[in-house]
Amino acid sequence: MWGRAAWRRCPRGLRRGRGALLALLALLALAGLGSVLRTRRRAGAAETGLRRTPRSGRRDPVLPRPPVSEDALGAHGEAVRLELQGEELRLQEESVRLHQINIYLSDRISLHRRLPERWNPLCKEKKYDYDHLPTTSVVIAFYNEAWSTLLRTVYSVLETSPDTLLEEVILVDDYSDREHLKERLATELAGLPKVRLIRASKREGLVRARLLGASAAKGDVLTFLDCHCECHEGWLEPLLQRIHEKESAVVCPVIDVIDWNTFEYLGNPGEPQIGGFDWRLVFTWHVVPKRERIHMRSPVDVIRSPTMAGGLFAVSKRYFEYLGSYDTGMEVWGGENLEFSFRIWQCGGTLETHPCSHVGHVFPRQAPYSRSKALANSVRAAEVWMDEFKELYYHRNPHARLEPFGDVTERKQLRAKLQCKDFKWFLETVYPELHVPEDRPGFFGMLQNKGLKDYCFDYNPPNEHQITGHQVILYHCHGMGQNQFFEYTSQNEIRYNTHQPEGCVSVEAGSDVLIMHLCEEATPEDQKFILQEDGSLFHVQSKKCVQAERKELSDNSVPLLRDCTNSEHQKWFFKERMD
Ligand code: UD2
Ligand code: MN
Repeated sequence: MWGRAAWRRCPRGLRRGRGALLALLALLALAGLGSVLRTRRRAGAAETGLRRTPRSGRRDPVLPRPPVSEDALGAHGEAVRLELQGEELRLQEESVRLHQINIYLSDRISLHRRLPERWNPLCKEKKYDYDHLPTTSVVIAFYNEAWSTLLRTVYSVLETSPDTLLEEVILVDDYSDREHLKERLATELAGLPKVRLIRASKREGLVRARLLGASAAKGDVLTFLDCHCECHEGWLEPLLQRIHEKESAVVCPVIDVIDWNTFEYLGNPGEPQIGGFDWRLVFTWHVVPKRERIHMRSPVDVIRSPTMAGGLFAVSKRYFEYLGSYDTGMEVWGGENLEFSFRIWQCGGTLETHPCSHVGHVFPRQAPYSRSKALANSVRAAEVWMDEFKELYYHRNPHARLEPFGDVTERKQLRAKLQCKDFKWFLETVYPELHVPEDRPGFFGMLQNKGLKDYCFDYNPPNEHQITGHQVILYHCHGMGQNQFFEYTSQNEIRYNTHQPEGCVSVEAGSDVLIMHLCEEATPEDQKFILQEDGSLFHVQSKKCVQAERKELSDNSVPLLRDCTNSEHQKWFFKERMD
């Protein structure tokens, strides 16, 4: 593969003359020493007597999992709902308010529970090359995390990771201010093998916090986890095996949902989903496309994914450094996952999900801390990696264009140095499923009415994952993109393409209201509108025109199909932004 060869061909500073040569020799010597040390340690671990340790010994976890009584709360990942009243109920509600996770319940569930097996049965037949797999440092950054979710993460890593493969667990405290994370945490962790605690001296945000951990890591592979996870039996081997086979592969486990309120484990044995994004640069999940299924050699082969959710992945430490680790100009939360995904692909690596590696993650009810920096982070990703396609993003988030995003010169230099491919290549090769909007000048933005001044097409999807089914309304034009962003395509569709999958305005037979349906490959008649020179919007199937009408006793107005007249209420025009 191009990327692999390229990054192998030019190890750090090889062409920088004698000094570099010496440095290289020193590096090789160090690497050699590293591998000797590793072999020794492994041999040491295996020497438990005169006879060789049976192979299964290699799989022994760092810590055995203590027995959990059958009737313990949520012992097997089932949903728990406590019947509470009075003070107890108040405490539970308070914990949810504080963490956006039901920590009152989490505190009552074992830190060592056994999750149900939900992986493909074929995973059990996989053989791993225990003698040759790289070791890993698990890096977990945390900010003000609750005690039980954090500790459960740590125990689950120690109780599911083979001792021979786990170098260490590095916890990075991103300048938390909660009392339980101070002395008490340090004391608790001091009693655990292989666990190290690093504290940031100011709030760094997850990118720099993870990098603090990475720079202290001694393992061959960095495995990042969030601080509210639960690893499954056998989660680690598939990740390390894949990186052993292909060092430029960045590999994600399947992320199983743990319910924030009941702690039910909602793993799915079926085919995992892969990552994408929409043109607001919001991460999205997708079913595996047919082209990828054909590429896979079996249902338990790795699945290539255009993007990653961000929190859970393994990467060779060497390759991570070669790729430029993370963009340290990113603050707090957000955007780094897409930035890293684009970078991996464009600079010659691959991003994959391994269906046999499962890790549970508690998705909180809503964000537990401010994420206002996410926008600037996304802009940095767009500026460095998306070339002219960043305009499609700005059209849909006009305010992003105004966001101060700092200096990205170094990141652009990195891109040049690594000779990374362009975004067009990424879209065509890695993510061909994503519809690339045309955004023809004068045909995208707010769709405004002439008669009902200041009223624009507006669509509020039922939820982030399902955009179809609701009626299109008219609302005061706000110029913020998002729900008022529409694109009129050369296929005569009015596309609502801020979200994925994309919606197209349509009209059901015999009806006069405009409703959102999924767009189709070839535009069906009911989704065809002709925007004429005079501004009238003609619906081809019904032969009627779209008219703005005020709704009685409501702030809303609606677009409806009516016989065509010359009324100003039937005249429409696109506007990119407010004056
Ligand atoms: C998802 C990712 C998360 C990250 C984020 C985008 C998963 C399961 N989670 O959101 O890892 O990629 O998208 O940025 O894919 N943290 C700090 N300092 C901070 C903020 C967060 O250390 O200033 C820690 C936090 O305690 C946690 C991790 O970073 O361990 C990720 O944060 P999150 O869990 O709030 O993000 P999440 O899961 O909503
Ligand atoms: Mn998380």
